[in-house]
Amino acid sequence: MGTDTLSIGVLGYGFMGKAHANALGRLPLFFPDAPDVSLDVLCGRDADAAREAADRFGFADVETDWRDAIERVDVLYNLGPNDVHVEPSIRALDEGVHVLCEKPLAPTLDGAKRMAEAAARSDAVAATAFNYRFVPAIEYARQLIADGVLGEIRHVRARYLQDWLVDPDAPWSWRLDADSAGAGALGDLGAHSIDLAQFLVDDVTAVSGQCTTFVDERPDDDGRSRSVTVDDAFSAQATLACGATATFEATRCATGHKNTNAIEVEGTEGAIRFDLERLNELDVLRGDDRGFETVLVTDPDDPYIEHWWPPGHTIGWEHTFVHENAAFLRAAADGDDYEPDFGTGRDVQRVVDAIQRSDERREWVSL
Ligand code: SOE
Repeated sequence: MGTDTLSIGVLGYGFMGKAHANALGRLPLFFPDAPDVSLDVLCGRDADAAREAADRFGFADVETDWRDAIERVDVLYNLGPNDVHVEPSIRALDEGVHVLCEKPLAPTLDGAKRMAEAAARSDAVAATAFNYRFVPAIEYARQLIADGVLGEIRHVRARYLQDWLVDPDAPWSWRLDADSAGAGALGDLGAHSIDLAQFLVDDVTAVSGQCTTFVDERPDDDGRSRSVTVDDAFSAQATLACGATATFEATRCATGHKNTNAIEVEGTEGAIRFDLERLNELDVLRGDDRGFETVLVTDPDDPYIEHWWPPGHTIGWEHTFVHENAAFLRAAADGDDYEPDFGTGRDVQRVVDAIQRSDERREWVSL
């Protein structure tokens, strides 16, 4: 479109569609310096369902073919299943359309590499949606680690635990299909943990991992039995470039855990620990032996907080998407670099791929 207002198109309108539509709606009030947006096109294969979602999310029009949607917008939010991340994102970038793509970047490393190559040859911004980087307490932890408050990092311990597949009759969905999703808990949840470890500390250099599927078949919405071809759970040990060791675990079968996204980092001088279920807080140990202090990361000078409420008036999960959208749209409008970009998404995919190979070969894999 090429005006000051960015025209937005969204591909997919499930859970993530709602999270990003909510974020876009909050921007004018809380991030007035973010670019103006016009919610123009919502794209989905089923025209009636897309129309219903467009009305709910506040989009003006619908398209059923993503190629037509791309023609009409400045920015594409690619929020569909993982197997529709690759071609539409590449086409959009080749047309000069900015892209924010949900994680994991692609079902396969090859797809992620092709997307990163398209981003490298395009002037448009290509963002991978690792929203947990935009939790104030995580950004606060990153600053502490970067400032050396924790000393030399020795350990990273990250786990992402959910329980929605404990029930063997929980319904089959695209998330359980290798062709659509690429990986299961490893790609969907582990990708967040791997990104946080690399964001907070350093790159993963080698992994030894194992993946497990507990339930091989599940009923689909029509009651037919469908094969589960991805992992229900994975764990891995890893080395990082700085010499630290890391462990990762993600599962959809951790009874009682709804959304435990936790990370702990220990260094020679101190430590931090974080759990999304208490997302306003960061536990910090600063080198003495008096134990962890719990810092409430809601002061005006804490990351992102000046945009919200007075100290102690906590924020929630959905705010991470508002922060992410503000940063992405600013980069798109100003032609600036953005992190995490498609190169970062590809690098996380490399680790996911290495863990899958390690599981198959039952041996360590170097990156
Ligand atoms: C899966 O249940 C899921 O929605 C992931 O796809 C998201 O990335 C995570 O933030 C919450 O859980």
